[in-house]
Amino acid sequence: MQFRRLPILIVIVVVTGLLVVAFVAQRSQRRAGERTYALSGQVQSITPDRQEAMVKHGEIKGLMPAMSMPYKFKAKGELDRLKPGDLIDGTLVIVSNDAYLTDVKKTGEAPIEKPPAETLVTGQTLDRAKQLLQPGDTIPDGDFVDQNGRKVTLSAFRGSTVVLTFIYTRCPLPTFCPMMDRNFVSIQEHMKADRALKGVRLVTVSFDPTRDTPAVLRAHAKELDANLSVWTFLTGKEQAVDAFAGKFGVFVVRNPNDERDITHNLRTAVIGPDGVVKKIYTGNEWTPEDILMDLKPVANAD
Ligand SMILES: [Cu+2]
Repeated sequence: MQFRRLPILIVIVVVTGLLVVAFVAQRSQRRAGERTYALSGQVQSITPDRQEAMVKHGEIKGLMPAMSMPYKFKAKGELDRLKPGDLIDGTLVIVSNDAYLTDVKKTGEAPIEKPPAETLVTGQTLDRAKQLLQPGDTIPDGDFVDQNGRKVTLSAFRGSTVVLTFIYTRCPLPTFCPMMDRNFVSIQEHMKADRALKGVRLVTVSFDPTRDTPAVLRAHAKELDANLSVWTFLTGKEQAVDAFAGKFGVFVVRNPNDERDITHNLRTAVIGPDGVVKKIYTGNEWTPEDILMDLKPVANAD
């Protein structure tokens, strides 16, 4: 009896083992090039129409320090169940050009400590809002150095239509600063092919001047295959950069205890050859095609 049961037991153990191996392999395979990270945090605010929540989270080992960022949810149902203040556990998935939260579960609730950066922008006082540039306003000159360490002000671009955006080169999320870079690469491609866009200039301003030195920006430009005769990268003194970026509605919150920790939003502006704001885009919803549409009439007018 004992000896007859043994083979059956071995078969059960082997089959169970194989099933576990197959399950683990399937779980970790997902899509090629996909990286997953465990994320624990607190929901600060929710933007249902973009299927996004601002989440204040702890350090994500190997990816980014503690910060507040808007995250897309893969499943609408998971987001619909949440409200500001909820504590959550979930998985952050990063694919080459995308990032989203999945397997999100509520673990508790807590009072929200301080409003995140994006709320400071939308919920700002009227005084602050009045200082923001609007279409029709002339942009300030600013005080910058370019990727070659040369002093530059924005008046150097008078006579050219300018597309201006703000980034920092170490931004960990593909849907944030790297998306601005990708969109500019795409606009640069169109500029090569379309003579009507000959007079257009691209300007990328870094709001992380401590790390984004001219040399770092030069390397970044090379990585993007940026043509420096049409695309300029700017950095400068932190105060000067913040004052300039703030006029466009860019708010940057730097953690004094960890210089890698930068909470920020995004703004991209189209500026006429006279230095007057034509349009300011919020966040990462705009496409290169949107900007190309803006550029056509402007470029044709001169
Ligand atoms: Cu970023």
